[in-house]
Amino acid sequence: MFDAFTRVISQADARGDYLNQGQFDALKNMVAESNKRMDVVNRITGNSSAIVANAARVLFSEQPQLIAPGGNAYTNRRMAACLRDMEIILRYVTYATFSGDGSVLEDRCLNGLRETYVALGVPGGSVAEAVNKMKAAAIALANDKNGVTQGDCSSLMSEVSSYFDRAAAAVG
Ligand code: PEB
Repeated sequence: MFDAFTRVISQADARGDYLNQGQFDALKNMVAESNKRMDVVNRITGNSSAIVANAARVLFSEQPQLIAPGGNAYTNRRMAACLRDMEIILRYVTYATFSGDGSVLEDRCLNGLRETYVALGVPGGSVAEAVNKMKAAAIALANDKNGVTQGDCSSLMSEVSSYFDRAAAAVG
């Protein structure tokens, strides 16, 4: 598991060399912009229940077969497992965002997830759709310019989007 710093150090160490200027500048920029990152993590974390519940509600209204008898989210036990899975994925997206590196998400959440879903009969495409809905809500929230210092958040938003995209691609 890497963060943006340990990843660069591991790359430099593999070359047996000091950090190069490009690596140094990238990390320096990340530190300078870190308030944006913290704000985004705080906003997503603080609204995680609503992000999950709203995404699930829309998913089940679009794909009602999931909650009909025989559906994979039918019965409260499976519904609870489904909401929990969404919460887990969102939580790992916040970890990746905080650390500026997707490896925690890949190693601890997505690795083997597709195989688990295949084995359980959980429809991966539907999970991917749930992830996409969480992404839309999280980005809208994270990119809301109300009440914060104005600035360019485009690269951070595309980074956060990419973590959701990796999660959706891993199961879809
Ligand atoms: C992954 N999900 C489920 C299980 C596991 C995971 C390991 C089996 C064990 C259990 O039921 O608890 N666990 C989860 C995860 C990590 C982890 C992401 C990462 C660290 O440790 N069903 C649907 C929806 C979807 C869904 C499309 C969006 O119809 C999810 C939610 N996951 C779902 C369901 C089950 C499940 C288990 C319904 C229960 C399946 C079953 O028992 O039949």
